[in-house]
Amino acid sequence: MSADTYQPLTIDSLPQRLGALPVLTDRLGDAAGWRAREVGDGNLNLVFIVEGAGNGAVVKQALPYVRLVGESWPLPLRRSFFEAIALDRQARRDPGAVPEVWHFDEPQALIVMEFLTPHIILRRSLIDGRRHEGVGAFLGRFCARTAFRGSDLALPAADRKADVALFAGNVELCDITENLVFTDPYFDAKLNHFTSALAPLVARLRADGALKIAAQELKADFTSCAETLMHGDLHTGSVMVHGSDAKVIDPEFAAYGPFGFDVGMLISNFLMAHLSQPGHCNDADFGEWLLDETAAIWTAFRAEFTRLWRTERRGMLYPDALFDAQGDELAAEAARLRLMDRIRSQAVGVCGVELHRRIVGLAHNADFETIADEGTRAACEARALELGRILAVQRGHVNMDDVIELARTLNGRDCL
Ligand code: SR1
Ligand code: MG
Repeated sequence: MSADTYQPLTIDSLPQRLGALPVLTDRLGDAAGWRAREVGDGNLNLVFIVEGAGNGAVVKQALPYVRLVGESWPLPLRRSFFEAIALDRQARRDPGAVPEVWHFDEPQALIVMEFLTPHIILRRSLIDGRRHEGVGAFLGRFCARTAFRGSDLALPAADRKADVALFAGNVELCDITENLVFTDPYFDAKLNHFTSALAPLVARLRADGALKIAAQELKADFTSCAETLMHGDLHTGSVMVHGSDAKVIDPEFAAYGPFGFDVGMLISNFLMAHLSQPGHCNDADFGEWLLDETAAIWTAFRAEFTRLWRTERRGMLYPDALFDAQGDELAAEAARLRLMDRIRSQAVGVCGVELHRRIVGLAHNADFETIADEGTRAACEARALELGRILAVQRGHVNMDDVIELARTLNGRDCL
């Protein structure tokens, strides 16, 4: 496909428009034998699965607007460029953790990539009560490797500065996060919606000065603390799983931001899986398994970040010359512990506001949305709102064991 004028694909036009791409014909055979279906269920893009000759590929194409809302909310196609570049960075920083990209067409805003099959979206699988052993540790390592290896702890300063400048162009996607995650839940924003029984709790959130300050402090970190290349939207809908195999997808929100953002958002979404359990299979053992995996995210993150700190710290931050080379290993350890504390505090705070925005903001999570009984849904969501408030406001004083214990305790409580 060489046309420079953007046009969205359809299942009928796809074989003809992509049928000359060797990356596809080599794998799927002649386009005449392809079958295409559109499977996009996210908030933004078209996603096609194309199959032929026993093989498949995924074709993801950006739409020039927010699919969830419609054409009234335009969104630049160049997010597809940032996604393709981020996938490349992530593949180098954590090999095997993301799908292989086979082709990127910038004018058409489309990425052709590996078809993960029979993988499904992790969120869907957790709602159905399936266990994926080791998924928490895998994701914790992914967050640590991408965070560490994308930062001044590891990269040559000039490379990182060039990358910061490049990703600074992902303005509109950052704007979505700045509004939807850190701001809109705390006032009567136009597109907010929530289960009606939550109205008194929502009023309380909006009147909570300490919470609003916390959310804005976290937002300031998000916008101004360009520590590493974040995935930017790492929730359980951005992970595909089959058994114990997992891959991270969809980094179109990639931007430079704080070390703790991805890991905090991820932990939040695992906690939502746990807190929505009473509306699904409601199996206490499965609920505990979810908490174990949540804890494993942080344990693996901390262990892997520590390993990289000790073995790959070749960037301009905390240089060896100041510490180990002078025999001052103790100071290096102290520095690492202080940094881990700061990352933990960021992550706990992001976890808190993410809990809120998925319940009272625009973009809700299927974990709660698929609970048909409104009373049960409201009871689950109320617990998540309460947890979110504690985490955001007290983020500096809460460790990850506390987070898990708070979630477990709240899950048996009436917060409505
Ligand atoms: C308008 S986009 C809404 C949400 O969908 C994406 O997955 C991000 O989470 C974003 O905040
Ligand atoms: Mg997405």
